[in-house]
Amino acid sequence: MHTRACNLCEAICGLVIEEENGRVSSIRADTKDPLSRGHICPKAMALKDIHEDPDRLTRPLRRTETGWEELSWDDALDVTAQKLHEIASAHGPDAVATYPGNPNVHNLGSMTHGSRMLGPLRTKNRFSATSVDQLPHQLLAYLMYGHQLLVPIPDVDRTDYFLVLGANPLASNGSLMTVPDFPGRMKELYARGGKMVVLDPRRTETAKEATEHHFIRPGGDAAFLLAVLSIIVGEGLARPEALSAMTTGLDAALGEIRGLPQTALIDACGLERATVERIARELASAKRAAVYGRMGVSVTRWGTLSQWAIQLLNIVTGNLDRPGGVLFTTPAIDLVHGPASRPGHFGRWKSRVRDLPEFAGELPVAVLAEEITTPGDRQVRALVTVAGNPVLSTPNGKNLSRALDGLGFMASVDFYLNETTRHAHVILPPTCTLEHDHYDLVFHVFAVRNTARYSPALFPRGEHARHDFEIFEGLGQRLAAKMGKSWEPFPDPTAVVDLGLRFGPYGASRTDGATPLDLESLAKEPHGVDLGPLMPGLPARLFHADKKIVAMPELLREELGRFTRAVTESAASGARVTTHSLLLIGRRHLRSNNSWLHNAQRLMKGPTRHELLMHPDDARTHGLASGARVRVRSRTGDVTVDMHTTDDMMKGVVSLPHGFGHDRAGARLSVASAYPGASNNDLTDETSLDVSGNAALNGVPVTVEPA
Ligand SMILES: Nc1nc2c(c(=O)[nH]1)N[C@H]1C(S)=C(S)[C@@H](COP(=O)(O)OP(=O)(O)OC[C@H]3O[C@@H](n4cnc5c(=O)[nH]c(N)nc54)[C@H](O)[C@@H]3O)O[C@H]1N2
Ligand SMILES: Nc1nc2c(c(=O)[nH]1)N[C@H]1C(S)=C(S)[C@@H](COP(=O)(O)OP(=O)(O)OC[C@H]3O[C@@H](n4cnc5c(=O)[nH]c(N)nc54)[C@H](O)[C@@H]3O)O[C@H]1N2
Ligand code: SF4
Ligand SMILES: [Mo]
Repeated sequence: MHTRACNLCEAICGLVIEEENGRVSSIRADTKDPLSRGHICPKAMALKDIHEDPDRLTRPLRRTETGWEELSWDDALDVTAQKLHEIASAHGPDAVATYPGNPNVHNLGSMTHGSRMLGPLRTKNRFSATSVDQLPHQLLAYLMYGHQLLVPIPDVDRTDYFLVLGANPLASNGSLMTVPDFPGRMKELYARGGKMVVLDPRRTETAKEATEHHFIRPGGDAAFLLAVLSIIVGEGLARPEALSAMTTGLDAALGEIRGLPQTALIDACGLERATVERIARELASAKRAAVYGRMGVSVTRWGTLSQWAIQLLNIVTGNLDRPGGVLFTTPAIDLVHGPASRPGHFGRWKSRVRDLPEFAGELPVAVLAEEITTPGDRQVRALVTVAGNPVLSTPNGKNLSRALDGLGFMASVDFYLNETTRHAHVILPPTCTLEHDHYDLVFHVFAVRNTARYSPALFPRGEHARHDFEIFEGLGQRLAAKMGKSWEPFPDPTAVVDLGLRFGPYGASRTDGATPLDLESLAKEPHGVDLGPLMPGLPARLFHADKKIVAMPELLREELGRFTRAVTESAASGARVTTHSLLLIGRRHLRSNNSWLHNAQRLMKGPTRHELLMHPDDARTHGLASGARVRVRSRTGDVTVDMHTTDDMMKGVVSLPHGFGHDRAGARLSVASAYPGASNNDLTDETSLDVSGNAALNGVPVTVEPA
């Protein structure tokens, strides 16, 4: 029997895996895991499917005139380093770009060693999935609390009132809120008399289980949240209590809130005034409440402003840093106060073509294609992707796909030949999860309870296999040698975990009498260890030198001004979406994970899950019947998909999941290509961004017509 934490999504569920002769015979829930408490989802079995997938690459590949050709690791790394070095020498280091995707943050070695791969190059053209995801959260955490990872987490296990906007934890299992067993935790919330209120343009799985659900117009969250703030402040219900003393700029923020055009805000969000008022009053009077918003809030034009309003709501209701409210975690490996701390920075440099600011060393991925195609100094001519599929994941993916064909060189560290990696000249396939050790460096930082768990590898790696971190080391070391730079050795990932645990809050300095955590003591706990509920930690946990929260960052004051003007202007002009223009939003399903679990037959079978959802009334006005094949068109392009009607959709809104579009020539995905679907990101717009640089992937204006 082998136990480990699942690393496929943010929920990090404990698993019990049985193995026979090098093959997985069963995967079930670990009932003794203190965080997941016996929760598991259908995706866990995909760990077996990936491991045994005949399409999974195990040897490096090079693209030739006649097709893909295997080559040795030494040759593959030599060729890659040589090409990158040539391009960087001829055109400067910024000619080499990099895009690490989402699975990097779920992979121990990628977290410890990822930055070493292109370290010697020091390119400023670094991109990642952050800017199609959680950038607003990180930017605000940096501006308000002083560190990009100081994100307050809803204390769902103790709250009485949980207000959820644009998140579907029953399908996603939580995000920036690692919350395995969300169904069980909701039952407990209701059993203690609590409420969950969900705002979403689709009546989602979560909405159906909520105490109440309200449709909200896509992009309407900023208006709703600011209206709620305005009511709470206007009616004298604000009670920030102890937080006032550790906050700067709160009076300025409240002053701005008092000046907001409340009626125009309520009109803009599409909810009834009475409902908004009731929610405001219930939230303000709840003993313990938490406001939380995720993809449907963050990944919109006003994502950062909306997330700021959420922070402010939690502050003015006195729920920040309070049990049952939202709190900072105290993980066993402390990425905030530990030696590897990277608080962040904003706007130190700008993208070359569109002049957009970096955050924490990364530029918005929405500018990647134009940086490749626009000639000039610092033009991107080479790209290295690592565990990413930006052709399906980033706005105007088709445009990016064309741009990739113009690169002088591209390498991908990935074990699938997919929509993105098919453009590479060299593919460097790493081992998969069951072949390497795991400790979740990232998601314990966002978990609703403090726990720690170490998982050793289940299977020895294949004879020719290399771990991600070894590929990074191999490339980095070769680049350093070519550039005449020194190369400092670095401890391997598991040794980094040991150091992190020893120097962490439950390590050698632990004073509660329990066994200090290090790799050896944690490895003896096959189900992980419980470190208790979230604990208040202000002001000590703040990273700003004066130990104060910045309630009204300048960037947000300006953004609030822009938003208020936009709302007032559209109220004055009576502007509304016309009946035939629809807004497109995304969707996630329990049996799918972004773009890359679609090669597991076990997850794909059954009814398709990639159709366009539309309200029956909208279908009628468009002359369409459920099941029709439709063409969806936006500014950037069009896709053809099947449409299903459902009154779970808000009128005027259509929903299509991202991560599909597996019909591209040259990919090697035998199961996925049988369920191609269409890519949502062939419709999203690379020019539509939030102030942080995050792409606005939700709320895209589209038209729908019979195909
Ligand atoms: N099964 C599964 N689990 C996953 C993933 C997966 O692909 N599949 N992906 C993982 C990743 S990388 C992430 S980041 C998380 C995301 O986790 P979540 O954010 O919980 O997941 P989504 O399903 O994207 O939820 C976004 C919700 O916002 C709604 N929405 C869209 N536009 C708006 C709007 O303007 N306002 C409001 N209020 N709502 C809106 C959508 O209808 C949707 O229900 O999930 C993680 N977990
Ligand atoms: N329209 C729209 N677009 C979205 C979203 C949305 O809600 N709507 N969600 C966005 C979000 S939240 C995210 S996180 C992004 C995800 O965007 P990406 O990170 O770009 O894409 P993934 O689908 O996660 O692709 C993961 C890739 O990593 C590979 N891989 C998996 N595990 C490993 C590993 O251990 N090592 C290596 N080297 N490779 C591995 C897979 O084969 C696959 O090629 O998509 C974003 N795009
Ligand atoms: S919810 Fe996420 S972590 Fe848990 S079993 Fe499913 S994929 Fe794995
Ligand atoms: Mo994500």
